Amino acid sequence: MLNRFIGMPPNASEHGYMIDHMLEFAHWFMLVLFVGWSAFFLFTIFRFHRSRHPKADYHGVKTKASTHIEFMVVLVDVLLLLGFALPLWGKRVTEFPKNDAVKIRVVAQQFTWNFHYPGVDGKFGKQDAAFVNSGNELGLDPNDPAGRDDIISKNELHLPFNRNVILEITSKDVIHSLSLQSMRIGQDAVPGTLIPIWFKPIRAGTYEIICGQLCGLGHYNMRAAMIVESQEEYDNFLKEAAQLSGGGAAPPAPSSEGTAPANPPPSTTPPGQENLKVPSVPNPAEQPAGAPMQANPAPGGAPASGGITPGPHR
Ligand SMILES: [Cu+2]
Repeated sequence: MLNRFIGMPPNASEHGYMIDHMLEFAHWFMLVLFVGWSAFFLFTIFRFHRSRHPKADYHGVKTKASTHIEFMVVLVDVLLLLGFALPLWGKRVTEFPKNDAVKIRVVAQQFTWNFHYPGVDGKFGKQDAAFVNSGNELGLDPNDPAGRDDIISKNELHLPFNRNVILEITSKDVIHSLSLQSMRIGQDAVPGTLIPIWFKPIRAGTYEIICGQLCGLGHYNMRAAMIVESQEEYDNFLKEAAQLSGGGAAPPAPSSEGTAPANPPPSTTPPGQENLKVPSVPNPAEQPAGAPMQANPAPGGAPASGGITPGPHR
């Protein structure tokens, strides 16, 4: 109730309700403390006014009441930290889903979010800073077959609901922060590292992705849309994106995603596809109008030379 009052967006992830419980409790606790200490403050102003208390008392309070109250407050704080916050955090960082998860890389840059899907082969192509150019912003190695079916989507993250999702987060320039409030999770994007987070979206819809770290002049505009949809819609999105990127041969939906039903032929507009055309927060500084998808690099492009590869892949 308090959470809604202070304007928190509704939760859309499996673990989020536990975080909401903790926040709700913490806020009620803070409210009680605020009311209690405010009342005490007003009481002292009244009780120890100069007219009622002309002479200073150099011994002060004799009772132990305030000590006990302080101790109780510390106790509740410790309970919140050790009983709720630490176990919740522990589950996020140690209990990663093993093999059924959807894996997507998130590459932040001033002031855009790039979402890198591994494509039908489920493998991310090799990347190298030496390959980075205006047509290949993530530096995919054109000679690596694993990268040919990769899909890069700008400012629009598609996820299937009721499946575990692992996002591997990094940055091309400065520190950004992927902030997914409706999923109750966030993670800094640090250049040179690839930091994974995981969650399970449980409600379809369009949610806001924002950058949670002041990262430069365009920070305010570093927003993206997260579209949580059914497996079928998600597969259609991947298929369409693969065709848009000129990959051509887009085989049927990946077999690893066994639950997916057969996709309709690519020439027709599948039902529900209209929903995908959600305004994806255009970024005038970075994004060419009407081109959310980026073509993969053509094979046999720039020569390979030494450069910095993305950080270790956990
Ligand atoms: Cu940013």
